Amino acid sequence: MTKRVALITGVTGQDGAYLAEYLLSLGYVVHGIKRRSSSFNTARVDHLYQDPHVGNVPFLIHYGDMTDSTNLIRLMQQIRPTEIYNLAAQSHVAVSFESPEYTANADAIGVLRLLEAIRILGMEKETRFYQASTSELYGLVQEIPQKETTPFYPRSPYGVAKLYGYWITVNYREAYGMFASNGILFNHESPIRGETFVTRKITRAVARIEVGLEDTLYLGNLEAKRDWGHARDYVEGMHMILQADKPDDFVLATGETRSVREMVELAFAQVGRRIAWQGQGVDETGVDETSGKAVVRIDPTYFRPTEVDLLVGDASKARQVLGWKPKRTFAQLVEEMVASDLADAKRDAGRGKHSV
Ligand code: NDP
Ligand code: GDR
Repeated sequence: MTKRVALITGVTGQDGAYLAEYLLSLGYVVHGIKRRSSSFNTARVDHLYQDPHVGNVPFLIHYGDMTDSTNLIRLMQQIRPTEIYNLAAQSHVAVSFESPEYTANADAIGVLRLLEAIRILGMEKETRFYQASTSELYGLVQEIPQKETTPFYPRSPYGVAKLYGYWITVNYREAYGMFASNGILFNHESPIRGETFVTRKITRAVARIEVGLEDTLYLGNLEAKRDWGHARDYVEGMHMILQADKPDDFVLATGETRSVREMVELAFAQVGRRIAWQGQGVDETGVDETSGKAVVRIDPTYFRPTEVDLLVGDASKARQVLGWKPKRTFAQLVEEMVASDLADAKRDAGRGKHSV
Protein backbone atom coordinates (compact mmCIF):
# COMPACT_ATOMS: atom_id res chain seq x y z
CA MET A 1 0.00 0.00 0.00
CA THR A 2 1.28 3.50 -0.80
CA LYS A 3 2.28 5.52 2.22
CA ARG A 4 -0.51 7.74 3.49
CA VAL A 5 0.76 11.27 3.98
CA ALA A 6 -1.41 13.87 5.68
CA LEU A 7 -0.95 17.61 5.80
CA ILE A 8 -2.74 19.34 8.67
CA THR A 9 -3.06 23.12 8.69
CA GLY A 10 -3.80 24.39 12.20
CA VAL A 11 -1.91 21.48 13.76
CA THR A 12 -1.17 23.52 16.91
CA GLY A 13 -4.90 23.96 17.63
CA GLN A 14 -7.27 21.70 19.53
CA ASP A 15 -8.45 19.64 16.55
CA GLY A 16 -5.09 19.64 14.80
CA ALA A 17 -3.42 18.10 17.84
CA TYR A 18 -6.01 15.34 18.27
CA LEU A 19 -6.11 14.64 14.54
CA ALA A 20 -2.31 14.40 14.31
CA GLU A 21 -2.30 11.94 17.21
CA TYR A 22 -5.08 9.89 15.61
CA LEU A 23 -3.52 9.76 12.14
CA LEU A 24 -0.12 8.81 13.58
CA SER A 25 -1.85 5.95 15.44
CA LEU A 26 -3.16 4.78 12.03
CA GLY A 27 0.35 4.75 10.54
CA TYR A 28 0.23 8.00 8.56
CA VAL A 29 3.18 10.29 8.04
CA VAL A 30 1.82 13.58 9.36
CA HIS A 31 3.02 17.04 8.37
CA GLY A 32 1.70 20.05 10.23
CA ILE A 33 1.82 23.76 9.55
CA LYS A 34 2.47 26.17 12.38
CA ARG A 35 2.67 29.94 12.41
CA ARG A 36 5.79 31.70 13.45
CA SER A 37 5.24 33.08 16.93
CA SER A 38 7.47 34.99 19.33
CA SER A 39 6.82 32.36 21.97
CA PHE A 40 6.39 28.56 21.80
CA ASN A 41 3.00 27.61 20.33
CA THR A 42 3.31 23.84 19.99
CA ALA A 43 2.31 22.79 23.53
CA ARG A 44 -0.58 20.65 22.24
CA VAL A 45 1.65 18.56 19.95
CA ASP A 46 4.96 18.52 21.82
CA HIS A 47 4.26 14.97 23.03
CA LEU A 48 4.11 13.79 19.38
CA TYR A 49 7.33 15.43 18.32
CA GLN A 50 10.57 13.51 17.78
CA ASP A 51 13.88 15.05 16.86
CA PRO A 52 14.15 14.73 13.03
CA HIS A 53 17.94 14.42 13.38
CA VAL A 54 17.50 10.84 14.64
CA GLY A 55 16.24 9.66 11.24
CA ASN A 56 12.87 9.14 9.58
CA VAL A 57 10.22 10.45 11.92
CA PRO A 58 6.49 10.29 11.17
CA PHE A 59 5.57 13.76 12.45
CA LEU A 60 7.04 16.93 11.00
CA ILE A 61 6.15 20.57 11.51
CA HIS A 62 6.76 23.36 8.99
CA TYR A 63 6.36 27.09 9.24
CA GLY A 64 3.42 28.32 7.24
CA ASP A 65 0.53 30.71 7.09
CA MET A 66 -2.87 30.61 5.45
CA THR A 67 -2.34 34.14 4.19
CA ASP A 68 0.80 33.25 2.19
CA SER A 69 0.16 31.44 -1.11
CA THR A 70 3.84 31.08 -2.00
CA ASN A 71 4.52 29.27 1.21
CA LEU A 72 1.49 26.98 0.88
CA ILE A 73 2.36 26.02 -2.70
CA ARG A 74 5.98 25.28 -1.79
CA LEU A 75 4.97 23.14 1.20
CA MET A 76 2.46 21.19 -0.87
CA GLN A 77 5.07 20.63 -3.57
CA GLN A 78 7.56 19.33 -1.00
CA ILE A 79 5.15 17.17 0.97
CA ARG A 80 2.76 15.98 -1.76
CA PRO A 81 0.13 14.95 0.77
CA THR A 82 -2.44 12.29 -0.05
CA GLU A 83 -4.85 13.99 2.39
CA ILE A 84 -5.10 17.63 3.42
CA TYR A 85 -7.03 18.66 6.51
CA ASN A 86 -7.58 22.40 6.43
CA LEU A 87 -8.15 23.22 10.09
CA ALA A 88 -6.26 26.52 10.29
CA ALA A 89 -8.48 29.50 10.97
CA GLN A 90 -9.03 32.56 13.07
CA SER A 91 -11.61 30.45 14.85
CA HIS A 92 -13.01 32.80 17.50
CA VAL A 93 -16.43 34.19 16.59
CA ALA A 94 -16.22 37.22 18.91
CA VAL A 95 -12.72 38.08 17.69
CA SER A 96 -13.98 38.02 14.10
CA PHE A 97 -16.01 41.16 14.85
CA GLU A 98 -12.76 42.86 15.93
CA SER A 99 -10.64 41.53 13.03
CA PRO A 100 -13.07 40.90 10.17
CA GLU A 101 -10.63 41.46 7.32
CA TYR A 102 -7.95 39.18 8.72
CA THR A 103 -10.62 36.57 9.46
CA ALA A 104 -11.78 36.69 5.83
CA ASN A 105 -8.21 36.46 4.59
CA ALA A 106 -7.31 33.40 6.67
CA ASP A 107 -10.67 31.61 6.83
CA ALA A 108 -12.08 32.32 3.36
CA ILE A 109 -9.25 33.14 0.94
CA GLY A 110 -6.97 30.73 2.82
CA VAL A 111 -9.18 27.86 1.64
CA LEU A 112 -8.96 29.10 -1.94
CA ARG A 113 -5.17 29.30 -1.67
CA LEU A 114 -4.96 25.62 -0.70
CA LEU A 115 -7.38 24.49 -3.39
CA GLU A 116 -5.48 26.51 -5.98
CA ALA A 117 -2.20 25.00 -4.78
CA ILE A 118 -3.66 21.56 -5.51
CA ARG A 119 -4.59 22.69 -9.03
CA ILE A 120 -1.36 24.53 -9.77
CA LEU A 121 0.63 21.44 -8.79
CA GLY A 122 -1.66 19.12 -10.75
CA MET A 123 -2.52 17.12 -7.62
CA GLU A 124 -6.30 16.97 -8.20
CA LYS A 125 -6.31 13.19 -8.55
CA GLU A 126 -3.81 12.32 -5.81
CA THR A 127 -4.93 14.56 -2.94
CA ARG A 128 -8.12 14.49 -0.89
CA PHE A 129 -9.14 17.76 0.77
CA TYR A 130 -11.07 18.28 4.01
CA GLN A 131 -12.47 21.72 4.85
CA ALA A 132 -13.30 22.54 8.48
CA SER A 133 -16.77 23.97 7.98
CA THR A 134 -18.96 24.84 10.92
CA SER A 135 -22.42 24.97 12.43
CA GLU A 136 -21.89 28.77 12.54
CA LEU A 137 -22.98 28.65 8.89
CA TYR A 138 -26.54 28.07 10.13
CA GLY A 139 -26.52 31.20 12.31
CA LEU A 140 -30.01 32.61 12.52
CA VAL A 141 -32.32 29.67 13.11
CA GLN A 142 -34.01 28.45 9.90
CA GLU A 143 -34.73 24.86 10.90
CA ILE A 144 -34.27 22.60 13.94
CA PRO A 145 -32.33 20.34 14.03
CA GLN A 146 -29.86 21.62 11.44
CA LYS A 147 -28.70 19.23 8.73
CA GLU A 148 -26.88 19.29 5.38
CA THR A 149 -29.92 20.70 3.56
CA THR A 150 -30.73 23.46 6.08
CA PRO A 151 -30.25 26.94 4.55
CA PHE A 152 -27.26 28.93 5.80
CA TYR A 153 -27.59 32.35 7.47
CA PRO A 154 -24.26 33.22 9.11
CA ARG A 155 -24.24 35.82 11.87
CA SER A 156 -20.60 36.90 12.20
CA PRO A 157 -17.62 37.80 10.02
CA TYR A 158 -16.30 34.36 10.99
CA GLY A 159 -19.47 32.65 9.80
CA VAL A 160 -19.48 34.62 6.56
CA ALA A 161 -15.81 33.81 5.87
CA LYS A 162 -16.51 30.13 6.55
CA LEU A 163 -19.46 30.32 4.14
CA TYR A 164 -17.00 31.19 1.36
CA GLY A 165 -14.75 28.32 2.48
CA TYR A 166 -17.69 25.93 2.32
CA TRP A 167 -18.82 26.95 -1.17
CA ILE A 168 -15.37 27.21 -2.74
CA THR A 169 -14.76 23.63 -1.58
CA VAL A 170 -18.04 22.51 -3.20
CA ASN A 171 -17.22 24.50 -6.34
CA TYR A 172 -13.74 23.02 -6.80
CA ARG A 173 -15.18 19.55 -6.31
CA GLU A 174 -17.76 20.17 -9.04
CA ALA A 175 -15.55 22.20 -11.39
CA TYR A 176 -12.34 20.17 -11.25
CA GLY A 177 -13.44 16.75 -10.03
CA MET A 178 -11.43 17.06 -6.82
CA PHE A 179 -12.06 14.88 -3.79
CA ALA A 180 -12.96 17.89 -1.65
CA SER A 181 -15.38 17.55 1.26
CA ASN A 182 -16.82 19.72 4.01
CA GLY A 183 -17.31 18.56 7.57
CA ILE A 184 -19.99 20.82 9.05
CA LEU A 185 -18.98 20.33 12.64
CA PHE A 186 -20.99 21.49 15.61
CA ASN A 187 -19.10 22.73 18.69
CA HIS A 188 -16.62 20.24 20.06
CA GLU A 189 -14.57 20.70 23.16
CA SER A 190 -11.93 19.00 25.30
CA PRO A 191 -9.38 19.65 28.02
CA ILE A 192 -7.15 21.26 25.35
CA ARG A 193 -9.87 23.60 24.04
CA GLY A 194 -8.67 27.22 23.74
CA GLU A 195 -9.13 28.99 27.07
CA THR A 196 -11.34 31.76 25.66
CA PHE A 197 -14.08 29.51 24.26
CA VAL A 198 -16.96 29.36 26.67
CA THR A 199 -16.78 25.73 27.86
CA ARG A 200 -13.08 25.88 28.68
CA LYS A 201 -13.44 29.37 30.14
CA ILE A 202 -16.07 27.94 32.48
CA THR A 203 -14.23 24.76 33.50
CA ARG A 204 -10.98 26.65 34.01
CA ALA A 205 -12.69 29.27 36.18
CA VAL A 206 -14.54 26.62 38.21
CA ALA A 207 -11.20 24.97 38.95
CA ARG A 208 -9.44 28.21 39.82
CA ILE A 209 -12.30 29.37 42.04
CA GLU A 210 -12.25 25.97 43.75
CA VAL A 211 -8.55 26.24 44.67
CA GLY A 212 -8.82 29.91 45.61
CA LEU A 213 -6.91 31.44 42.68
CA GLU A 214 -9.93 33.42 41.43
CA ASP A 215 -13.27 34.64 42.79
CA THR A 216 -15.49 35.34 39.83
CA LEU A 217 -16.31 34.02 36.37
CA TYR A 218 -17.44 36.80 33.99
CA LEU A 219 -19.64 35.69 31.10
CA GLY A 220 -21.84 37.15 28.35
CA ASN A 221 -25.02 35.54 27.02
CA LEU A 222 -26.11 32.70 29.31
CA GLU A 223 -29.09 31.72 27.14
CA ALA A 224 -27.20 30.71 23.97
CA LYS A 225 -27.62 27.01 23.26
CA ARG A 226 -25.02 24.80 21.67
CA ASP A 227 -24.64 21.18 20.59
CA TRP A 228 -21.39 20.33 22.39
CA GLY A 229 -19.46 17.13 21.63
CA HIS A 230 -15.97 15.81 22.37
CA ALA A 231 -13.19 16.84 19.95
CA ARG A 232 -11.65 13.34 19.92
CA ASP A 233 -14.85 11.91 18.43
CA TYR A 234 -14.98 14.66 15.81
CA VAL A 235 -11.43 14.24 14.47
CA GLU A 236 -12.22 10.57 13.81
CA GLY A 237 -15.22 11.83 11.83
CA MET A 238 -12.95 14.11 9.76
CA HIS A 239 -10.83 11.12 8.81
CA MET A 240 -13.92 9.07 7.92
CA ILE A 241 -15.13 11.87 5.64
CA LEU A 242 -11.96 11.58 3.57
CA GLN A 243 -12.18 7.75 3.43
CA ALA A 244 -15.73 7.81 1.95
CA ASP A 245 -16.34 6.39 -1.53
CA LYS A 246 -17.06 9.85 -2.88
CA PRO A 247 -16.55 13.43 -1.74
CA ASP A 248 -19.53 14.98 0.04
CA ASP A 249 -20.55 17.27 2.90
CA PHE A 250 -21.45 15.93 6.34
CA VAL A 251 -22.84 17.31 9.59
CA LEU A 252 -21.15 15.96 12.73
CA ALA A 253 -23.15 16.68 15.89
CA THR A 254 -24.51 14.98 19.01
CA GLY A 255 -28.17 15.93 18.48
CA GLU A 256 -28.39 17.38 22.01
CA THR A 257 -28.33 21.05 22.96
CA ARG A 258 -27.64 22.87 26.22
CA SER A 259 -27.46 26.49 27.28
CA VAL A 260 -24.36 28.24 28.57
CA ARG A 261 -26.22 28.51 31.91
CA GLU A 262 -26.65 24.71 32.08
CA MET A 263 -22.96 24.29 31.27
CA VAL A 264 -22.07 26.59 34.20
CA GLU A 265 -24.30 24.65 36.59
CA LEU A 266 -22.91 21.28 35.51
CA ALA A 267 -19.29 22.42 35.75
CA PHE A 268 -19.74 23.81 39.27
CA ALA A 269 -21.59 20.63 40.25
CA GLN A 270 -18.39 18.70 39.44
CA VAL A 271 -16.73 20.36 42.43
CA GLY A 272 -19.84 19.99 44.61
CA ARG A 273 -21.11 23.57 44.27
CA ARG A 274 -24.73 24.43 43.51
CA ILE A 275 -25.43 27.71 41.74
CA ALA A 276 -28.52 29.81 42.52
CA TRP A 277 -29.32 32.58 40.03
CA GLN A 278 -30.28 36.02 41.35
CA GLY A 279 -31.10 39.33 39.69
CA GLN A 280 -31.82 39.99 36.05
CA GLY A 281 -30.13 41.04 32.82
CA VAL A 282 -26.63 42.41 33.27
CA ASP A 283 -27.13 42.38 37.06
CA GLU A 284 -27.76 38.65 37.17
CA THR A 285 -25.35 36.73 39.37
CA GLY A 286 -24.70 33.07 40.01
CA VAL A 287 -24.38 32.53 43.73
CA ASP A 288 -22.62 29.56 45.31
CA GLU A 289 -25.32 28.21 47.64
CA THR A 290 -22.86 27.04 50.29
CA SER A 291 -20.65 30.10 50.64
CA GLY A 292 -23.29 32.66 49.59
CA LYS A 293 -20.70 34.30 47.31
CA ALA A 294 -21.44 35.51 43.79
CA VAL A 295 -19.15 33.38 41.63
CA VAL A 296 -20.68 34.20 38.22
CA ARG A 297 -21.34 37.71 36.94
CA ILE A 298 -22.39 39.15 33.58
CA ASP A 299 -19.96 41.33 31.64
CA PRO A 300 -21.71 42.89 28.62
CA THR A 301 -18.41 43.15 26.75
CA TYR A 302 -18.86 39.45 26.03
CA PHE A 303 -22.17 40.01 24.22
CA ARG A 304 -21.85 39.74 20.44
CA PRO A 305 -23.29 42.29 17.99
CA THR A 306 -25.26 39.45 16.40
CA GLU A 307 -25.67 36.15 18.22
CA VAL A 308 -26.38 32.57 17.21
CA ASP A 309 -29.12 31.55 19.65
CA LEU A 310 -29.64 27.86 19.08
CA LEU A 311 -27.64 25.11 17.46
CA VAL A 312 -28.56 21.45 17.44
CA GLY A 313 -27.41 19.14 14.68
CA ASP A 314 -28.78 16.09 12.93
CA ALA A 315 -25.87 13.81 12.01
CA SER A 316 -28.01 11.04 10.47
CA LYS A 317 -26.22 11.26 7.12
CA ALA A 318 -22.79 10.77 8.72
CA ARG A 319 -24.18 7.86 10.72
CA GLN A 320 -25.69 6.17 7.66
CA VAL A 321 -22.96 6.84 5.09
CA LEU A 322 -19.82 6.84 7.25
CA GLY A 323 -20.91 4.87 10.32
CA TRP A 324 -19.89 7.84 12.51
CA LYS A 325 -21.47 8.60 15.84
CA PRO A 326 -20.14 10.31 18.96
CA LYS A 327 -18.83 7.95 21.66
CA ARG A 328 -18.54 10.35 24.60
CA THR A 329 -21.41 12.05 26.45
CA PHE A 330 -21.66 15.70 27.44
CA ALA A 331 -21.45 14.73 31.13
CA GLN A 332 -18.21 12.81 30.47
CA LEU A 333 -16.82 15.78 28.55
CA VAL A 334 -17.49 18.25 31.36
CA GLU A 335 -16.14 15.85 33.97
CA GLU A 336 -12.92 15.37 31.98
CA MET A 337 -12.47 19.10 31.39
CA VAL A 338 -13.03 20.07 35.03
CA ALA A 339 -10.69 17.31 36.25
CA SER A 340 -7.95 18.46 33.90
CA ASP A 341 -8.36 22.14 34.83
CA LEU A 342 -8.40 21.24 38.53
CA ALA A 343 -5.06 19.47 38.16
CA ASP A 344 -3.62 22.57 36.43
CA ALA A 345 -5.11 24.94 39.00
CA LYS A 346 -3.68 22.93 41.89
CA ARG A 347 -0.28 23.04 40.24
CA ASP A 348 -0.58 26.81 39.73
CA ALA A 349 -1.76 27.30 43.32
CA GLY A 350 1.27 25.33 44.51
CA ARG A 351 3.51 27.71 42.57
CA GLY A 352 1.61 30.76 43.85
CA LYS A 353 0.60 31.64 40.26
CA HIS A 354 -2.40 33.95 40.05
CA SER A 355 -4.35 35.31 37.08
CA VAL A 356 -2.94 38.27 35.23
P1 NDP B 1 -8.17 26.43 17.26
O1 NDP B 1 -8.43 27.89 17.36
O2 NDP B 1 -7.85 25.64 18.47
O3 NDP B 1 -6.98 26.18 16.21
C1 NDP B 1 -6.86 26.96 15.05
C2 NDP B 1 -5.54 26.65 14.41
O4 NDP B 1 -5.36 27.49 13.26
C3 NDP B 1 -4.31 26.93 15.31
O5 NDP B 1 -3.34 25.97 15.05
C4 NDP B 1 -3.85 28.30 14.82
O6 NDP B 1 -2.50 28.57 15.09
C5 NDP B 1 -4.09 28.11 13.34
N1 NDP B 1 -4.12 29.36 12.58
C6 NDP B 1 -4.86 30.46 12.80
N2 NDP B 1 -4.62 31.38 11.87
C7 NDP B 1 -3.70 30.87 11.03
C8 NDP B 1 -3.02 31.34 9.88
N3 NDP B 1 -3.25 32.55 9.38
N4 NDP B 1 -2.13 30.54 9.28
C9 NDP B 1 -1.85 29.30 9.78
N5 NDP B 1 -2.45 28.81 10.87
C10 NDP B 1 -3.36 29.58 11.48
O7 NDP B 1 -9.43 25.81 16.50
P2 NDP B 1 -10.06 24.34 16.62
O8 NDP B 1 -8.98 23.34 16.65
O9 NDP B 1 -11.11 24.35 17.65
O10 NDP B 1 -10.83 24.26 15.22
C11 NDP B 1 -10.19 23.75 14.05
C12 NDP B 1 -10.94 24.23 12.82
O11 NDP B 1 -12.28 23.78 12.86
C13 NDP B 1 -11.03 25.76 12.67
O12 NDP B 1 -10.98 26.03 11.29
C14 NDP B 1 -12.39 26.10 13.23
O13 NDP B 1 -12.87 27.28 12.65
C15 NDP B 1 -13.18 24.88 12.80
N6 NDP B 1 -14.30 24.50 13.63
C16 NDP B 1 -14.13 24.30 14.97
C17 NDP B 1 -15.17 23.85 15.75
C18 NDP B 1 -15.01 23.61 17.22
O14 NDP B 1 -16.03 23.51 17.90
N7 NDP B 1 -13.81 23.48 17.75
C19 NDP B 1 -16.49 23.57 15.15
C20 NDP B 1 -16.54 23.77 13.72
C21 NDP B 1 -15.48 24.22 13.01
P3 NDP B 1 -2.03 29.14 16.53
O15 NDP B 1 -1.95 27.93 17.44
O16 NDP B 1 -0.71 29.75 16.21
O17 NDP B 1 -3.08 30.12 16.97
P1 GDR C 1 -18.91 29.58 19.34
O1 GDR C 1 -18.13 29.21 20.69
O2 GDR C 1 -19.10 31.01 19.16
O3 GDR C 1 -20.12 28.70 19.31
O4 GDR C 1 -17.84 29.10 18.23
P2 GDR C 1 -17.90 30.00 22.03
O5 GDR C 1 -17.53 28.99 23.04
O6 GDR C 1 -16.99 31.17 21.83
O7 GDR C 1 -19.35 30.61 22.37
C1 GDR C 1 -20.48 29.77 22.60
C2 GDR C 1 -21.63 30.61 23.11
O8 GDR C 1 -21.32 31.06 24.44
C3 GDR C 1 -21.68 32.42 24.56
N1 GDR C 1 -20.90 33.05 25.62
C4 GDR C 1 -19.58 33.23 25.63
N2 GDR C 1 -18.63 32.86 24.72
C5 GDR C 1 -17.34 33.15 25.03
N3 GDR C 1 -16.39 32.77 24.17
N4 GDR C 1 -16.98 33.81 26.16
C6 GDR C 1 -17.91 34.22 27.09
O9 GDR C 1 -17.57 34.81 28.11
C7 GDR C 1 -19.27 33.89 26.82
N5 GDR C 1 -20.43 34.10 27.49
C8 GDR C 1 -21.40 33.58 26.76
C9 GDR C 1 -21.40 33.00 23.18
O10 GDR C 1 -22.06 34.24 23.01
C10 GDR C 1 -21.91 31.88 22.30
O11 GDR C 1 -23.29 32.00 22.11
C11 GDR C 1 -17.14 27.88 18.37
C12 GDR C 1 -15.77 28.05 17.68
O12 GDR C 1 -15.00 26.91 17.95
C13 GDR C 1 -15.93 28.19 16.17
O13 GDR C 1 -14.66 28.16 15.55
C14 GDR C 1 -16.78 27.02 15.65
O14 GDR C 1 -16.99 27.17 14.28
C15 GDR C 1 -18.11 26.96 16.39
O15 GDR C 1 -17.86 26.82 17.79
C16 GDR C 1 -18.95 25.77 15.95
